Amino acid sequence: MAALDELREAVIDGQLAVAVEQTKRGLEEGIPAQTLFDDGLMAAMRRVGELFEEGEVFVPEMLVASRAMTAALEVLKPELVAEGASTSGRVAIGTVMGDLHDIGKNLVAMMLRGNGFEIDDLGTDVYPERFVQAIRDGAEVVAMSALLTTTMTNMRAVVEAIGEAGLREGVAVVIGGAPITQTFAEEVGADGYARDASSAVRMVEQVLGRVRATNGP
Ligand code: B1M
Repeated sequence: MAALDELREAVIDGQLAVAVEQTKRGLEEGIPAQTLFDDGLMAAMRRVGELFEEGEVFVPEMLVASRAMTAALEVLKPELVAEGASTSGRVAIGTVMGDLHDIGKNLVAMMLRGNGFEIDDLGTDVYPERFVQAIRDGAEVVAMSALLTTTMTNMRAVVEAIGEAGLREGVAVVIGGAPITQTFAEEVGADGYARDASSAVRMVEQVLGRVRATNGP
């Protein structure tokens, strides 16, 4: 079986060692890292999500699949991220209150770090006050992730808390995650929405310009 098919199956089955092995094999065979990510890892997680909806797999299986994906992602990391040298801004990133999904958030953090940003990773289940504190600690951009339709609404609470603290003008807020859309970003008062990790880097670069213009030198 081809490396890409084996990789997908290994992630779906939660076989961490096989997923790592097939990722390495794919790279050795010249499959681009982005293809291994998109058509291997992401495709596998989409399938796991479908199987979960169909009642074919349960939370423990989703968890082992996510561990296999994370391990395979480590192999792809140097290929996906061209390490940048200088610090180009400080970003606080976290998955919102009530939400424990962190693979997408970690990926966005990894890409930002690789592009020279200083990252304050707040983790998962992050309460609004914690995002506010991160701005007081020097974050110029707040990046939020949500994977659940029940938790995405907590992004609004973060934007409001930042406003109530009188910090909204000096910070940019960008959001993402599977259920998020541009329309939703506008509804909650975020400055931008990014659909994946690469566009998150471009989005952060873009909004930083506005923050710097507001905050001055
Ligand atoms: Co969960 N889960 N899960 N889960 N889980 C989903 C999200 C779900 C869609 C599955 C399904 O039913 N099809 C569903 C949500 C349904 C809904 O809300 N409508 C769901 C559910 C229901 C649940 C539980 C409620 C299940 C239960 O307990 N009954 C529970 C909730 C726990 C909680 O958070 N409170 C739960 C738990 C879990 C696990 C813990 C088992 C595990 C997460 C492990 C972990 O993250 N460490 C898990 C997993 C693995 C998934 C699926 C299968 C995969 C998610 C993933 O990692 N994708 C997921 C189904 C799916 O998404 N297809 C599902 C890969 C990741 C790289 O993609 O996170 O989308 P993603 O990130 C992308 C973009 O979205 C974007 O960039 C990334 C790269 O392209 N992005 C950003 C993400 N964040 C960004 C931030 C930005 C910018 C871009 O900032 C600027």
